Amino acid sequence: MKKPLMNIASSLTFLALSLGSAGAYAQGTGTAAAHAAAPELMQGMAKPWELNFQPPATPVMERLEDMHTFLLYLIIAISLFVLAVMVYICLRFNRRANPVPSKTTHNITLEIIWTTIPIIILIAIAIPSLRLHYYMQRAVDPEMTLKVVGYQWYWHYDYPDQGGFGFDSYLKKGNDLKEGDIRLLAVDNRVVVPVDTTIRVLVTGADVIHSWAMPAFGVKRDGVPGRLNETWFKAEKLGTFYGQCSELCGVGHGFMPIVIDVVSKDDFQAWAAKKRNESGIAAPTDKPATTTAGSKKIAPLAKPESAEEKTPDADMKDQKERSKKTGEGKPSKAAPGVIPPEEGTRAKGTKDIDPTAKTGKSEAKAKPSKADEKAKPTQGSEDNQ
Ligand SMILES: [Cu+2]
Repeated sequence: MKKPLMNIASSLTFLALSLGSAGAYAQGTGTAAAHAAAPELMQGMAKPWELNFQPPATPVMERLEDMHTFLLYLIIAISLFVLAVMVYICLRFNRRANPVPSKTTHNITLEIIWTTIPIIILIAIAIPSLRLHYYMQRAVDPEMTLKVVGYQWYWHYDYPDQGGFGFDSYLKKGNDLKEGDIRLLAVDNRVVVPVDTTIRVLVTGADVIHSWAMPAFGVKRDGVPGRLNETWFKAEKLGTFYGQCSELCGVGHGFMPIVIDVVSKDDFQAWAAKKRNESGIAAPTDKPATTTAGSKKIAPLAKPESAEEKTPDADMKDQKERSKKTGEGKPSKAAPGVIPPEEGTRAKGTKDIDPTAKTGKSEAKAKPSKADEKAKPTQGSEDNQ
């Protein structure tokens, strides 16, 4: 009995350790100094003596935090169980309490249990984990695109959907710092994005590998030279959020922070207009044609679709009306494909009506199936006659 219990204990300890490492994710950054901001606005950054993650500002980060909490409780439960088993073994099976040990070597039931339970646990982790992974992977209907390029050692941002202006974002150094700026986290040009907007982020690197990471958004994507990586976020809280490059990229790696201002949609439009003026770009109307492959293209498409839906309905009505008018001339509808052979036998008024049915068919795409359906029974009835 001693050996099996030791085995189950060690295997569970290993499981607990591996789960512990799986739970680690983009932790907040350490350099935190004075932080004075407007009271309502969220200040997305690490704070002194803070435990756990920064408060989430996007649905992705909320889910990441939930996943983390789930794993944490699981790990605690497993660790406590293993601890209890080990304490029990130490007390119950030590030399004094158990002078004559059992010679048991195998216990099939126990072996099945300690194999299947970890499998069940791992599956219980894998399912929500993979689900979240795919959720994070790609934006479903991005409303705008933000392009991020990592340089040694600063970031460059482009707004292709707002006219295509772009700017560099450098760390603010010593003398440039103003009151309220956070040392080593403040930048000269902040990224500005609208709140409650799904934003696709395209990340690449111009020289070496960088990583664009924003802890409160649950975003961390490598910028690899010659490669375009994609991620997304939808900020649901107004405020200023701080992140840093998270891939060792050289001597200035620690000095290329990321600052995002999440503002209202109106403020964002005003800011974008201002940026366009500064860069001499006047192209708000060019938007859909150039780079927007997202929802803005989908919106205009929706109308023609609905219009198309109306026309078949209208055609159907026309068809019904026609059939009412023709009334007795049911067989006529069956005609198009079938008539020629019958022409010889029956030359009613069918021939006159057929052409109209044909043209109607060619006009309305939705028709043919119905016409064919009707064709069969009528044909059958004719045959019966
Ligand atoms: Cu870096």
